[in-house]
Amino acid sequence: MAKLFLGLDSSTQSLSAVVIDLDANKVVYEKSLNFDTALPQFKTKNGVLPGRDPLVKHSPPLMWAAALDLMFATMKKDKVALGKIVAISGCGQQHGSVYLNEKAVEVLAVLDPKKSLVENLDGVLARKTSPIWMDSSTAKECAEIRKKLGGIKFTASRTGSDTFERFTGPQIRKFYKTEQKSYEKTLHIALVSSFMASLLAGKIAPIDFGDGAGTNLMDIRKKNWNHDAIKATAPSLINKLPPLMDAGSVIGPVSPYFVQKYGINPEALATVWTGDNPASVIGLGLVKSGQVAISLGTSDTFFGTMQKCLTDENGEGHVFGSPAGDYMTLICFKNGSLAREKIRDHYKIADWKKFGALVESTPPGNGEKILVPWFEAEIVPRVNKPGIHRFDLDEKDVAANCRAIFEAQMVSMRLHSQWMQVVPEKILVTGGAASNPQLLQVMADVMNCPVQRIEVSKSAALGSALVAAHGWLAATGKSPKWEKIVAGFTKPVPGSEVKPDKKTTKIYDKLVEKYAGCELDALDAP
Ligand code: XUL
Repeated sequence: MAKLFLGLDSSTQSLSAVVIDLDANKVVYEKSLNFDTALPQFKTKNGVLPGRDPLVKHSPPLMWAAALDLMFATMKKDKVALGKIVAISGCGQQHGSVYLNEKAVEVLAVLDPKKSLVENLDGVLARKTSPIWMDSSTAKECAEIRKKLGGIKFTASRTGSDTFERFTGPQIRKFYKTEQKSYEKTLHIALVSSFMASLLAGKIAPIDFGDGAGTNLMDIRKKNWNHDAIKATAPSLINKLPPLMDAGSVIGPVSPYFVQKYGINPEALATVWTGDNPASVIGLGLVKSGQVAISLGTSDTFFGTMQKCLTDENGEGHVFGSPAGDYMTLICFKNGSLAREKIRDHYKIADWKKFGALVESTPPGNGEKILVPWFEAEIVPRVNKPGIHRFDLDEKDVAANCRAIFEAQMVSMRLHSQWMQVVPEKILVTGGAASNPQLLQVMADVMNCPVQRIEVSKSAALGSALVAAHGWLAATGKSPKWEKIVAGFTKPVPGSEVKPDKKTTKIYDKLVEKYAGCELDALDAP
C-alpha cells in the first residue's frame, strides 16, 4: 500500500498542503487556501487584521484553526486518500505567537468532531490575536533584552540572532508589560507552528529547533531554552514554554477528531512542525553543510546550511536550527527585485532582455565602477536611511549602471555571508529573477561556483511533507538518510547550470574589498 505523507504550511496569507508518495517520488496533491477569500468572516487583509498603528500587525489564531478544518474538508472532497497518510508535519510563518489559558490542555485532549475547531477552542485563548512577523512595534523591548544580554554580538552568539522586533521574545515582553493580567492567565505560549501541531496532536506540541531559534529565547548551540534570555524577557516565562525537539519528532497519533471527521488513518503520526524558512530549506533539498540557495524575489534571500554554529557578530543574519540536524542561515537583502526594477525604469529600459544585453556589453568587474543601491531602507547591512551611492560611476553611463546593480547585489551577498565561513559548492536559485541569465552569470562569477535553477512550487509545504517522511522512517526504525529522502523531489531544472568564468575570480576578489569600503563610506554619508 502506498504510504502518503502530508505537509502543511500555515503562512501569512494562506494554508497550503502537499501530499507526497515517498516510494514513487511523487507529489500526489497540492492545494492552497487563501485566508482573505476562503475565510472572509475573520476580516483579514492579506492574512492580517487591519489596525490603526502601522507598526502593529496581528492575525486571528482561530482563523488558522478554521483553515485547518477547511483544508481537511477540501482534501476529503477532492478524494485525497486520507486513510493512507502515515505521518503529518508542517510549518508556520516564523515568530508569530499564540497565547493559551488553563483550559487548553483539556480542550485539546477531547476535540469534539461534531463541532468545528473554532467552536472547540472557544474560551482557550488568553490573547485573542497573535502578533506576527510583520509586527515592528517592539523596538523598546528589543533594546531592553539586548542590553541585558550584553549587546548585539552576545545576543546573536547566544540566541542565533540579535533581537528583532518580529521575534517572539520581544513580542512576549511587550505583552507582559502592556497586558500583565492576560500574560499571567497565559499558561502556554505556542508559535504558529506549534499551535497548529497541537491541534493535530490533541495536546500541547513541542517547538522545534528551527522555529525555536526565531524567538530570541533558545540557546542556539545547546538547543535548549536560554535562562538569561528568558529572564530578560518576562517572569515565569519558562513555565509557559513547551519543550524543544527536532522537527518531525513524533508527538503521538493524530487526534481522533481528524479520524472521525475526515477519515484520516487512525495510525497517522502527528509530528513536530517547524518554521516556513527551515521547511523551505528541506523543500529545496539543502540537507548537507555548505549547500546554498538564493531566492531572487521582492527581496533577495540567502539560505545556507552550516555544520558548525557560527553567528553574525553584526547581528544582521540569522541562524536557525535546520530540520536536517545542523544549522541554517537566513540573510535577507531588502533591495532585491525592487532595486533591479528601479534601475530598469530609471533608464527606461523596455525589458530584461535589453537590460541583459547592456550588462553583457560591459566587462565583469565593471572597471571597478560601483553602485550602492539602497532604494529602500536595507536590512543587510542595517540602513535606516535609503540612498543611492555611486563610486567612480557616472549616472549617465546606462550600461555600467545596469551591470553595477547586479554586481552590487551579488558582491554584497558574498560580503555579508562571509561570517558563515562556508564555501558554497553549488548554488540553487529560485524566484522571478532566476530566469535572468546575466544575473546568474554574475552570481556564479562573484560566488565562484556553479549556479543551477530550481523550480519548486510550495517549497515550505513540500519540505514539511519530507520532514514528516523522515520522522516516520526514524520512528519506525528505518535509519533514514536525508539526501535520499529529498533526492526525488528537489531536482534542479535540467540544462540550467551556469558555470563561473575562472578568469573573473580575481577581479571579483578585488571588487569585494573595494565594495566593502564603498559601503562603509555610504553608511557614513550624511
Ligand atoms: C523570517 C521571517 C519571515 C516569515 C515569513 O525571519 O520573518 O520569512 O517566516 O513567513
